Amino acid sequence: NSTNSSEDKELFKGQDEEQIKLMEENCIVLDYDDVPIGAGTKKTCHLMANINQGLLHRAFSVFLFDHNEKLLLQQRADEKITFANMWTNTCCSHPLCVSSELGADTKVNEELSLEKAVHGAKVAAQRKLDQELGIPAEDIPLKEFKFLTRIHYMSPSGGADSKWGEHEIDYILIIKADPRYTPNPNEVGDSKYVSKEELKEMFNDSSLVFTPWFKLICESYLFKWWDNLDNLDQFRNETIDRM
Ligand code: DMA
Ligand code: MN
Repeated sequence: NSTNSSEDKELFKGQDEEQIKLMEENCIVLDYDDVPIGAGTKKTCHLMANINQGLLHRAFSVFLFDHNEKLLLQQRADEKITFANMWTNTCCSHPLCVSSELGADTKVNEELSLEKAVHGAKVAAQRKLDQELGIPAEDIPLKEFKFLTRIHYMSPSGGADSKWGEHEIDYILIIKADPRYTPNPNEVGDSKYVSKEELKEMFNDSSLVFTPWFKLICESYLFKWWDNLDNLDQFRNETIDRM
């Protein structure tokens, strides 16, 4: 699975070196019930050839709201191998297959595997909010993240004939904060805080493209959550939403 084989040369032709390197990260491979069954590289987990065989991995999606209840959006960088240039929620990525991000080393609610997995997803979210948006961990303490639900979905990246795609159980994390931030241009092309009305205007602008998971979450959940940012506990769901 080295990224230097001739097969990989073809697969990653024209792609960004930094993003190619990140394809070696180890994601958490899951069974249908979100139980970790092994590690798989980011490359392996995102090839439609494997996804079509049922390969599923763990992910998280952060929605960060400021004191005015505006949502921080990002436009994925042109360098991204999957879903490049699309507008999406604050930050998405994958907990890595290491004990801290599996939640295996957490002492809270030792008997509940969901609690552990949620903790691992928060650790991963803090890591990626720094790497993608330059948000210091101290501005987004782990205890400020609220876990709402898990969404199981599948989507090719750019058309049905795409080599790449997603097939994830996605942990939804919401945080209210006003962090310092400095986007990393290799990850983020543009970013902005939007109100509900401003987001709806963006949806009406046909020149803007949105990630499939962000659209799905907007259609089914986001505005309900947004109307209740101080009362999110009612949305906490222990079952997996299959989309
Ligand atoms: C993957 O996000 C996660 C979801 C929920 C789609 P991503 O492609 O932004 O991951 P990364 O930032 O690690 O490339
Ligand atoms: Mn993924």
